[in-house]
Amino acid sequence: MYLTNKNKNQMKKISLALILSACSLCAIAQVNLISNIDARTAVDLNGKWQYIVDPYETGFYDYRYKELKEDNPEAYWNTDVQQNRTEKKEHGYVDKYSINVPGDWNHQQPEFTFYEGTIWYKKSFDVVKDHTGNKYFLYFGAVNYRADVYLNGKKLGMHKGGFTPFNFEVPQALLKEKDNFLVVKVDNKRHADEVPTLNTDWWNYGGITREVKLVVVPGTFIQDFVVQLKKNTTGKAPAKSPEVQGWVKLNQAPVAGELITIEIPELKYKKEIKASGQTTALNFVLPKLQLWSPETPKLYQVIVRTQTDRTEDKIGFRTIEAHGIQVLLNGKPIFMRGISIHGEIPQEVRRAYTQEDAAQLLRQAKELNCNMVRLAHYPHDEKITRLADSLGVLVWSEIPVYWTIDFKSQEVLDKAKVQLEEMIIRDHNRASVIIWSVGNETPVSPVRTNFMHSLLTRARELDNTRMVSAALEVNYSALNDLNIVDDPLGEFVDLVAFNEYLGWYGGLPDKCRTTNWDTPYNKPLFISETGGDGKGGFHADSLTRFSEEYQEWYYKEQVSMLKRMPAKYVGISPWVLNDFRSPRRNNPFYQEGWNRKGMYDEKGNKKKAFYILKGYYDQIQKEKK
Ligand code: GCB
Repeated sequence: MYLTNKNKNQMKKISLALILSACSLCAIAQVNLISNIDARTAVDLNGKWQYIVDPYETGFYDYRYKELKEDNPEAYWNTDVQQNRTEKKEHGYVDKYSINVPGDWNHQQPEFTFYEGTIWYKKSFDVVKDHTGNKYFLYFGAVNYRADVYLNGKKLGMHKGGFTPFNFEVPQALLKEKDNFLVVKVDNKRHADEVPTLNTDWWNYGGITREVKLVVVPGTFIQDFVVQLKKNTTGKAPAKSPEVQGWVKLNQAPVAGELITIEIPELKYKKEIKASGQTTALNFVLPKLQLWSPETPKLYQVIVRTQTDRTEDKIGFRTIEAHGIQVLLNGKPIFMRGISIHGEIPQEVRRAYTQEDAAQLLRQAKELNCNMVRLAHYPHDEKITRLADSLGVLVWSEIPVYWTIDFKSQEVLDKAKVQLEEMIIRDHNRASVIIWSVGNETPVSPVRTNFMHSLLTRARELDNTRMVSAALEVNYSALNDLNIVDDPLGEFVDLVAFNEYLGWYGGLPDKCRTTNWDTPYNKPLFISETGGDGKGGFHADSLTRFSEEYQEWYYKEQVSMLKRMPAKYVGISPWVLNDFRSPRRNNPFYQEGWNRKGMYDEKGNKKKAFYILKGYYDQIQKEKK
């Protein structure tokens, strides 16, 4: 989260004080994000918003390209403009120009399909203000990429990062009972020093892509909490009465004698703990319970209370660890029958954001007989990780450190860390999430390895109960009969994961017959991607690239190769569930803007390769039983 200039000096002093008082609980987030947001009382700000398309950012810069100041009537956030008290008449918000929130702008108007730039969003809303000392926060599920937020002519803050939530406090005095004038400048331009950077293999959907709400909380409230089973390192199943380790973080220091209560009604469990500061560590033993697993995705209602606040969540309890060359879930080895997924609904050429969208994507994965999904290449909507919890689907969650990020820049590292933190805070109570990934196919160099190592360290500081990983790259020009995944980053991950496209980007699929894989690291080995293109409905012989038959052959050869994988092979998440939009895929016959590596085509039809992968998964499931 980034702050306005005004707040910066003030914050510098505060953060210095915070650093000096270096807290013992390193799991405490630095980002003031409120977690478990659905449990909060809120004014729903979704629906129609008025907009102004502003490719030259005229509402942000004056004609000398200087940033407009807060009292400038030309700025698009200024209510004066709306009321026509300015002499300039070139702009204004009207119903005729309205757009849906949440939702990317690209799919909502044909002229926005390729738009990358600024659009101003405006919403008026009323609120019944109480006078009890409650606090108000504007909460955004995600805005791609940069959001500048203004309420009633005042800037609340700015946020960068297109796939993670953020919130800004709204001072009581600024909030009106009627006609609040909320403006968000959304800018999805790509930049070399952002995360992701200029180059990606997915569509840069812009807009307010996830939900917006005005959240009301008590003056002192539960900002975030973790109630998870303690990290297991024994290689054994957790004890019958397992140990919980976590913490409860308030927004500010509690009053003297504040009590925190944790209650799990179904287990008839209640624990009162004296608050020990803004963050209170939790450590207690639960009664016998049913562990969460893909077969039994049991969730318990967990209530967290203070004297002034109450929140509740549904939480599954399980342990996950990389132990030797295995991945153990509740102490038992698991094999991940995965699939990589983009957060996109191809049938409607748009970002996924509804409950039905999440249900579609996980239903498709389940039809393939998956027990795991890799949510690539950025944090997906919270609805999908929550649904994965209730359906028993394991999740790999990732930040968009993709390809050629500016690894030498400390600023870029800080931006990546903010996104990592926001991803982890949002989902650290999700049983389904077992892997935090810090990036994808980053080219090996000492500076990149330091960058990625620093992210892995940060992920572990924020959450030591899950595995950390990154999708590594293999060098195709150097492919041999035995390929060793020896990226130096392998030393720092729990799960060595790599992408391989043998038979698509390197040779023909029959190259798989003589190729084997291994890693020098004594760790579990996972294939985070493999795949080839096949255009749905395009049939030819298996040597014809882009035909369903070629893709089918590719998967047949891959599956035979996978049967020769070493014992440390613990799973795979092929690329990819659905065909997806990409500006890099412009073959006028086969691609037309689509990456065609989906198991399903863009209309939702299963391709021939689907059945090969499903057959492999069915067989593995039978063998592992
Ligand atoms: C990869 C990338 C993925 C691409 C895919 C492809 O290695 O990780 O984002 O879409 O290959 O289709 O080339």
